[in-house]
Order: sequence, then C-alpha cells, then structure tokens
Amino acid sequence: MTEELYKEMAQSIIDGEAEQAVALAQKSIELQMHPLEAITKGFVVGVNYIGDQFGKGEAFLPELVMAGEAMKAAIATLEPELIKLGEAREVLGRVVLATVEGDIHEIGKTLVGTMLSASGFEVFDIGVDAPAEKIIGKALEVDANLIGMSALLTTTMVRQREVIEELDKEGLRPRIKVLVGGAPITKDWADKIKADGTSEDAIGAVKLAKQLLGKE
Ligand code: B1M
Repeated sequence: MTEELYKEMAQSIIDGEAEQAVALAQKSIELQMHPLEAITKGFVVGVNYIGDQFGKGEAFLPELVMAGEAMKAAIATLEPELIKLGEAREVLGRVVLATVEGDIHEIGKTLVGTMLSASGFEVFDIGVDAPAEKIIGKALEVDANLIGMSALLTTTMVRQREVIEELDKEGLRPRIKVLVGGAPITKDWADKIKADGTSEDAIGAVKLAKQLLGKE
C-alpha cells in the first residue's frame, strides 16, 4: 500500500501532473504518513528519474519544467505538515538562505528552509539567482548567524566560493557561518572553498546548522 503510493507519487512527477501530485500528497496526509518520507521516498524518486533522463538526452526541457512544477506543488502541500512536526521552542539562530546567482533551482533550497524553520531557526529565504552582495547584504541587515547557499549546477557552484571570499574579505567570519549544499556539492568542494560544512539532505542541513551554532 505505502510502496504503491510512493510509486504513484514518483510517477506523478515524471508525468508532470501537478494536480495528481497534490492529490497524492493530500492522501499521504490523510494516511498520516511522515511528510519527509513521502517527499524522499516518493516525489524525489520521480524528479531524480526525470533529471537522469534529461541528462541522457531522453527527456527534454518542457518535461523538466513540468516535473519541477509538480514537485513544487507537492512540497507546498506537505510544508504545513513538516512545520507541525517541528519542535521549535526557542529561536536557535538566524539563517539567510539563497540559491546562488545564475541558478534558479529552488526546490531543495526551499525544503532545507522549511526544515530549518520547523527546527527553530528564523529563516530569511531570499530566493533564487541571488548575487553575493544581496546575500551578504541580507545577512548584515538581519544580523544572521548563518548563510546557507544552494547550487544545482556545476557552472554556478563557484558562486558559493565568491560569497565566502567576500565574507572573508569583509572580516565577517567566523561571526557568520556558511553552509553549502545542492546536488553537485561534495565535502571536498565545501572544504576547498572553506565553507563551514555541507550536507546531502535537509535533515543533515538542520543537524549541521545546530552544530555550527553550538545548539546541539
Ligand atoms: Co535543472 N538541472 N536545469 N531544472 N534540474 C539539474 C540540476 C541537472 C543535474 C539535470 C541533468 O542534466 N541530469 C542539470 C545540471 C547539470 C550540471 O550542472 N552538471 C540541470 C540543468 C542542465 C538545467 C538547465 C541548464 C537546463 C536547460 O535550460 N538547458 C536549467 C538551468 C536553469 C538555471 O538554473 N539557470 C535547468 C532548469 C531546471 C528547471 C527550472 C526546469 C527545474 C527547477 C525547477 C525549480 O526549482 N523551480 C529543474 C529541475 C527540477 C532539475 C532536477 C531534475 C531536479 C532538481 C530538484 O529539484 N531536486 C535536477 C536533476 C537532479 O538533481 N537529480 C536538475 C529535488 C530536490 C529536493 O533536491 O535540489 O538536490 P536538491 O536538494 C536536496 C539536496 O541537494 C540538499 O538537500 C535537498 C533536500 O534533500 N540541498 C542542500 C540542497 N540545497 C542545500 C543547501 C544546504 C544543504 C543541503 O545548505 C544550505
């Protein structure tokens, strides 16, 4: 039953059927499924499949766009459930979150933001395609303890380094910690650009954010 639902969820993303994805997300809520499991074992499987097909030249941009829209709709449906699960009691820290300049992938970044909020962080999500000055400007404006940057393209990962170099130049570290993530980001890359850490998923990002701010 659960396995069947996961498969239907993945298929709704592959087919780019946003309405179906939302209906399946709602069904998982009614069945009291864990929202993060629905995302990772269901919907993400579908978006990864389309991504692989696209990489091999067997799916095309419109399919990628529709899969992205369906994915966004499913996650938006589950977001209130993720927040409800949170154990937020005190504010653990202020995080400025963005996808770097030149990159418009937002799904993973938004999911990380939702999980951070649910865990007690105050999150300022400034969206996608964010240049270094915008990220740093926001961090200064809200007196952030942490900057989180997502990059999904091998061509935009370098923007993470630019932000870190700028922060260093302005003497803003270690006051502001930096967490980087996104599908192409490895531990080696994070070390190379002198980030404070990276994680493969949203749960790991929360754990690391707590560690970096001494909240664990
Ligand atoms: Co794009 N895309 N895309 N895309 N897309 C990828 C990334 C790609 C790998 C597909 C492929 O070819 N196999 C490929 C990149 C190749 C490369 O760089 N080597 C690619 C490409 C090429 C492109 C375009 C260039 C295509 C074109 O126009 N010809 C174009 C670029 C646009 C741009 O940004 N300038 C493009 C466009 C798009 C859409 C707009 C159509 C759409 C995004 C829609 C949206 O976000 N609103 C899209 C999608 C959907 C994808 C794939 C299929 C899925 C991404 C996704 O949402 N995953 C992707 C293939 C893939 O990654 N398998 C692909 C689900 C999400 C939950 O996972 O974002 O990885 P993810 O986030 C995870 C972790 O990475 C981590 O936690 C999250 C939750 O577990 N994480 C963090 C993420 N951020 C973190 C931050 C942290 C910590 C952890 O700390 C701060």
